[in-house]
Amino acid sequence: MKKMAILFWVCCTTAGYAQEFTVADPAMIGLFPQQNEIRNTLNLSGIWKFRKDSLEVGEQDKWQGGLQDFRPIAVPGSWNEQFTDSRDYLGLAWYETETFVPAAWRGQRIFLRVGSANYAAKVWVNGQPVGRHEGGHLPFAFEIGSRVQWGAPNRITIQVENKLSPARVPTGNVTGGFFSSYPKANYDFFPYAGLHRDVWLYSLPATASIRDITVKTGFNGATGSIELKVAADGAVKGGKAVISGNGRRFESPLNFVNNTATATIAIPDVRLWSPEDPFLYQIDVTIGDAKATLDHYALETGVRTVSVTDKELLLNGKPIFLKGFGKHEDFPIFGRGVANPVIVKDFSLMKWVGANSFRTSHYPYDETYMQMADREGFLIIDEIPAVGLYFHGDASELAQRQAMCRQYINELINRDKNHPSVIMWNVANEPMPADLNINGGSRGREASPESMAAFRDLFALVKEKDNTRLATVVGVMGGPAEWLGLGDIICINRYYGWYTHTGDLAGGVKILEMELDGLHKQFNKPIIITEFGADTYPGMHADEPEMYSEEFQTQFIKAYLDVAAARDFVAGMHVWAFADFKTGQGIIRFSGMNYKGVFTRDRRPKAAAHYLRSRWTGE
Ligand code: BDP
Repeated sequence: MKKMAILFWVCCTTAGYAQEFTVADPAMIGLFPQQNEIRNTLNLSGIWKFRKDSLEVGEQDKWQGGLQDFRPIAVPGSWNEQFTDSRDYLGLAWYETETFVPAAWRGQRIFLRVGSANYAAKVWVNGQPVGRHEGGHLPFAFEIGSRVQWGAPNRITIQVENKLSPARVPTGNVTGGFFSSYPKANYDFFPYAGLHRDVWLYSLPATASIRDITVKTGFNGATGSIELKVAADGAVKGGKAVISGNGRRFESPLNFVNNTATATIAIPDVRLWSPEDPFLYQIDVTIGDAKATLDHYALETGVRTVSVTDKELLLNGKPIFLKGFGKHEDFPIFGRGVANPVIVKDFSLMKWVGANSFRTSHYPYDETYMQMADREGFLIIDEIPAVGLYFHGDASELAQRQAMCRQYINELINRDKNHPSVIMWNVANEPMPADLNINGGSRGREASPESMAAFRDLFALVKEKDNTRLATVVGVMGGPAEWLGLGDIICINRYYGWYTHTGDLAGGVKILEMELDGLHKQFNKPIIITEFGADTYPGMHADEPEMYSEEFQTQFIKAYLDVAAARDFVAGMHVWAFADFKTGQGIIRFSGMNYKGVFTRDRRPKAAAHYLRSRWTGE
């Protein structure tokens, strides 16, 4: 009897407790917070209070009521880099800050938006539970108006947890994983933890507001078209969309039915967006009528199309070859925390070297990257954090990973759908078959039915959400070819001459040629090599190219580029990696670093960067 009563109490309290934290709604992250004549924003970045909770007692001891024994921490930033005792700490930790909500926001709807909390987060405002979110690298937002105190400081508490687990995406603590390192991430980059991006407060008008805008663009001859879908909250009947740019202005009314309005606007003599001319039109969406504007949101868009033939990637109907890199969000001391000067520097170095594209390996990047790419004319392969994915083993973990991948796709496309720079969605980097044998090449290896079903499901979701861009999966050396065939374009990472045919570049090149020709024959789709490269210790030289020397890296890159140049179905080459980056500790990662960057971690060029510049720019 007593046992029953206890069980009843536990169930009730667990259920009641779970209800208090709203699960973040991916529909709320479509529009980045914006300051204008109606909307307000307040960036809460700065020095916050921080405390580790290795015994996991914080919640029960009510740390949400005010953090004691804290130390200062910078937000954004990874906690692993800011102290002398926390590099490998991956458990629970608490963040707290205080802010007044500006008096002028009274009467408006108030939201809190966290740019990225790696990996799981719970949020309280003034000690009251607000919401929770799982998954790093993507934003989440909660409406917090009912918790706000006016004319007094408001305490914002965020609990972040970053345990490595096989049920999560990306996976960790996997037995027998390929990248065995410490901490035990199942991938080749450091599992940085914490609040990695800005935390914002923002306000929306209470009567009616714009919830989301979806832009699709196209053209026919000299006439462009911008198709808009606007979703609104509250009592809204009408509004308008104004498109301006290139000295022209186009306007269309918006008529809302069930809080949704659509419009297609023609742009005569359209100026198309491309890397050579990344021209952006401004779209101003307003709701209300002639007497009163209820809400306003402005965004930039480029008119362009993306498609493929059996051999080529087409931008605006014309072949384009991707030259660029796989990157990381990684810098000393910042860890994975967003660092605007590094973003600006990276774009200037990518331009200097003659690149026109990059992949957001191995997770979505901060929104600033996406805005910069729109403005600077870079093409992006936008990737969810599905690295190290596998389909064998525990079925319930597999189901959890699949659900997480679906959530990431939902969130990523909601967040990035309006960026002209994004040309492709990538649903996974190097998923691993149970029987990976990197020496075997990819042909002939069979994909399990579970894995095929999982990928079909992810590709269907991508297409349902966005049929204007390409979808792909980036394949591992030795992985099954069938996975690759599911995408619109084949993307593969190859390291013949490094991980196989070690040191024997000529031997590696031969198998690369054979595999490329075979893959194209099998699928009749263009191929991008999304990774190829060699670890290189800066300042290491050899007269005859030898592994780890700058000469070897240059030769390696040159050999791969030559193979690609001889094949009209290769549509792009992304060197791995843009810059050296931090990994866990392991026997193939000297000093916990991957040295395949053509720039050092602090962005100094190795010889390969100069080589790429001369090859890609002709200078
Ligand atoms: C691939 C991964 C990438 C690694 C790279 C390497 O996609 O994350 O950093 O190879 O080994 O396996 O350098």
